[in-house]
Amino acid sequence: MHPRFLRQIVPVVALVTGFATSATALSCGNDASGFANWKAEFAALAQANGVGQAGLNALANAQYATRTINADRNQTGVRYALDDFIRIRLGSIDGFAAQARRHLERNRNFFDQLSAAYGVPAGVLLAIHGMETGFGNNMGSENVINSITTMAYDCRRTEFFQPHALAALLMVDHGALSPAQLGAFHGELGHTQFLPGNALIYGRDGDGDGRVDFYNMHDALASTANFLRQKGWQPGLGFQEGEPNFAVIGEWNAATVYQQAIALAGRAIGN
Ligand SMILES: [Ca+2]
Repeated sequence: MHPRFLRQIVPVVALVTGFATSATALSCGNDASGFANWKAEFAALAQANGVGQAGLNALANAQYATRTINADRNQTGVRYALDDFIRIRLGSIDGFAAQARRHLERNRNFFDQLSAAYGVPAGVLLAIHGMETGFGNNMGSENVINSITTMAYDCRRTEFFQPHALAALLMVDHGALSPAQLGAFHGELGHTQFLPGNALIYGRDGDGDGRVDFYNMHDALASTANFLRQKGWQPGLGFQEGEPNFAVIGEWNAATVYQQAIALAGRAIGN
């Protein structure tokens, strides 16, 4: 394994995973009115979990993210059949795969290195990259800190998002996330849309510049490969439905049609 892929942002896995229980005592709210009070409560908890001044400043400056809440409330929960999902998200498997192969050929050495280090085929990584952000063309336009703290404050999924908000503040502290960074509606970061808690744990420096930046394609894809490997990817084994690595795609996204589309696109893209 190439040593640069071994570097982690900061070893705070225990902090993040140990955080959830203590978070349940915090207040929550369904509109902007309680956000300032909540930020003060959350600052104390963040401090107790090792967040330093830069992260605390980012929290203090966070604004209630109305667009994020509107997007969250408007999620339809529609269940698509696989064919419809592929048509809506990818256009077609063949067209999507052809586009992905152009990215693959432009970065052949990099994908070979990732495959050697993590055992995850290029096709799977590119399928995720294309599915999540159109190969980095659409990484979102909402302030990450505003979004993730608002979701942590919002009563609907506060326990799920509070560890991610804490992780985002820790990333600010460690220079891995700018307080001004833009991302998707729920605080997802960069090329493959890592939530901050996962970014903190699975982040890797893929381009060897000494820092982990999810807005750098090499770092984001090395981190994605690392995530899949840590979740049980078995090098050299299949990833279609019924094969050993298909379940690992489910660790990335819980939706069956997503997993099926990634498997089919990954195979069509090839290595
Ligand atoms: Ca880097």
